Amino acid sequence: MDHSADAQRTDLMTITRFVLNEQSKHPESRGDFTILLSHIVLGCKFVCSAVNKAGLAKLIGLAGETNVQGEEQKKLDVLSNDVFIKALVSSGRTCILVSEEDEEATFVEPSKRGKYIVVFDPLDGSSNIDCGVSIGTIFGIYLVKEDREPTIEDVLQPGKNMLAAGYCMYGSSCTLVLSTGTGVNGFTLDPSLGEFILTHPDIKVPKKGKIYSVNEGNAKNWDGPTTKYVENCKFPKDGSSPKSLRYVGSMVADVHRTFLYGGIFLYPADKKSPNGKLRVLYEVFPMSFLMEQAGGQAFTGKQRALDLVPTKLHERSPIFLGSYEDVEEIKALYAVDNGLE
Ligand code: AFP
Repeated sequence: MDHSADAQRTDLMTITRFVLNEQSKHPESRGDFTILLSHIVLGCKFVCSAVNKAGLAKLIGLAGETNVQGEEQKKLDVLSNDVFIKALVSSGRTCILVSEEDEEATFVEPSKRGKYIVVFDPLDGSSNIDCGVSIGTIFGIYLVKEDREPTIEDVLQPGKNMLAAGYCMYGSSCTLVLSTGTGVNGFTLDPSLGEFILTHPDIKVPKKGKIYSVNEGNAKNWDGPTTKYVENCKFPKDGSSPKSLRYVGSMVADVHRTFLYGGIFLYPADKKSPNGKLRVLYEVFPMSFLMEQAGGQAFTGKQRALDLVPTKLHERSPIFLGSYEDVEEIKALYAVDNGLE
């Protein structure tokens, strides 16, 4: 009998146990972060269950404008947003919430206020919902600077000030990837237990990859360095094999694959969108934070992504992130273009 394999199967490292272990390394900690995280996890479980039922609900006629009770049906992204806002406010640990779904930030009322700021996209990749392709939730967490009335300035901080970041991917399995600033760990939801179990400890992105991931439909509007980089991926001049192209169109899915297989994810600026498409606070920053923690890099075309200082809530930025050496190559092309070399 293989006792060690058995011990592994029976000694389950849930995400709560994992974060409590981390917490015990900081004797001054009062468990606020653990409580906040358990509310985020609850939101992810809810969205996972709603996403799984989305196809079924459509099939049996629950979706659409009204449900069987004649009530208006909420779209999945609006529903997910409501669930996350309520879970985060009720945690009693947050003071400001910034969601992709809401124009303005939510300031939590003083009686329910805590010290954390959460920036999030409750359901990213929503154009993929109706065809059942992987989508996800992305989140980043800041600590409010001082014990005073929080203001919008507290949110407009560079990504390097984030305390933690993560995403949950609703795919063939439900996977939550988290970093609290000491590496990256992945947890998979065991539906029979209703618990996220550590399945991908200490994720490290390969130093160099064989995949590039970009919406090539925008190629006619790209700038010189992006065009040259993608050309090199397809027709390498150093005798190496061409890279494969993979593009889901859900950032969570494309970046998750990049973590596990290596390579590069690009959403560059183009003539039509000079700042790219992706949002700084709740797409670019959390993914860049995770990528650096996994040993990769994240670059905007001008600077390290995490050094960027946003000036408004829904600001956008071009982004190139992934394996260390692959991002080095695009950085070199931009350095030449910017006259730095
Ligand atoms: P949607 O939520 O509108 O589907 O956008 C998803 C997203 O923000 C991000 O998850 C993708 O990486 C990116 O946009 C895809 O954009 P394109 O459709 O322009 O390639």
